[in-house]
Amino acid sequence: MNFLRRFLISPSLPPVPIAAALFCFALAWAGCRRQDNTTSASSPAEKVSVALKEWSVMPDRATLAAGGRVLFKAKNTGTVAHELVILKTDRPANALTVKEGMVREEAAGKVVGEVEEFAPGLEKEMTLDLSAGAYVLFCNVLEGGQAEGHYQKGMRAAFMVGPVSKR
Ligand SMILES: [Cu+2]
Repeated sequence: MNFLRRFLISPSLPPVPIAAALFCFALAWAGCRRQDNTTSASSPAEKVSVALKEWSVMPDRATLAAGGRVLFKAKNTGTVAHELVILKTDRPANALTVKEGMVREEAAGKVVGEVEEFAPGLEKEMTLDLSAGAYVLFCNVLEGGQAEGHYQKGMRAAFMVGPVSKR
């Protein structure tokens, strides 16, 4: 709103049309806000906490009733760095394409969100707009010198988002 305030106090601009325009703008803005509040379109409707450790990915819920904005809270409860990749795919969680210890993300489905590798004890948040469908949550970290990555060791979980309610 800073730019509005600058307009209001600017002496070089004709005050009446500006004020009228601002009034209209304010009305429209208030209208939008009210709409948002009733439909909850602008804030995450759902929260999903995901615990990451050796060797599991454990969301506190495996399904959502409908698509929409979802707040993911990823917590590293393990002892090494992990990440959280959210992949939209129809494949089972344990059947993603793997090459040289890592999931080939682009071959396995569509990545819709990712919390990059983070340290044990930390918690990271990410808000996504999820459409209905099947997802796999996994960790795609491959530690140096290892033949198998965290995904292959078990860091994966299926996640399902139900049909979007009719509009
Ligand atoms: Cu991991």
